[in-house]
Amino acid sequence: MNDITTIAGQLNAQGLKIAIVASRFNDFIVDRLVAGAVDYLTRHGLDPATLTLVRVPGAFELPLVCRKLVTAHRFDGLVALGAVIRGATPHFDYVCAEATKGLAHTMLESGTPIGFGLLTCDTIEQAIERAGSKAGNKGVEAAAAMLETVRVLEQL
Ligand code: INI
Repeated sequence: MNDITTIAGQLNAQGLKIAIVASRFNDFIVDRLVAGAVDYLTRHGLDPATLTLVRVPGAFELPLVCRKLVTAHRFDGLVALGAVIRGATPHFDYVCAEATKGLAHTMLESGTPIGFGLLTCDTIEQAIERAGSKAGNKGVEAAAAMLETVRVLEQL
């Protein structure tokens, strides 16, 4: 491993301008994801003055608002946070598919990393497990992935 060129991102958020985009739907879960992402980023050197939190109605609106933020406001990275929980109809599948596709498309189109912190769960229990209990906090993971990707892109 010593003789290969390795490019890896440092987990240092100093000097970055970051936005968290979070849905209001299922806010009792999403607020835990937001808290995790904010805690992670500020503990990794982000100045809170350069961190913006944008609220959107639901997961379906995440891609559009992320797109506007990266085109109009030149953020270094975004963290998209939400929670879609399966109900009695196929609505869940449409919201998950469009939010996921839209975020991936926005990231590729803009070249700006977007941490994907959208929970897609069959039950409320699964969502609680991923919002700061036994399966960790997916808001933290999304923030960490975004930060690492920002720092990798800078070197390419
Ligand atoms: N939005 C969510 O973020 N989570 C959900 O679980 C959800 N369900 O189940 O309906 C949801 N729906 C709203 C959707 O994201 C849009 O906000 C709405 O359809 C208006 O465009």
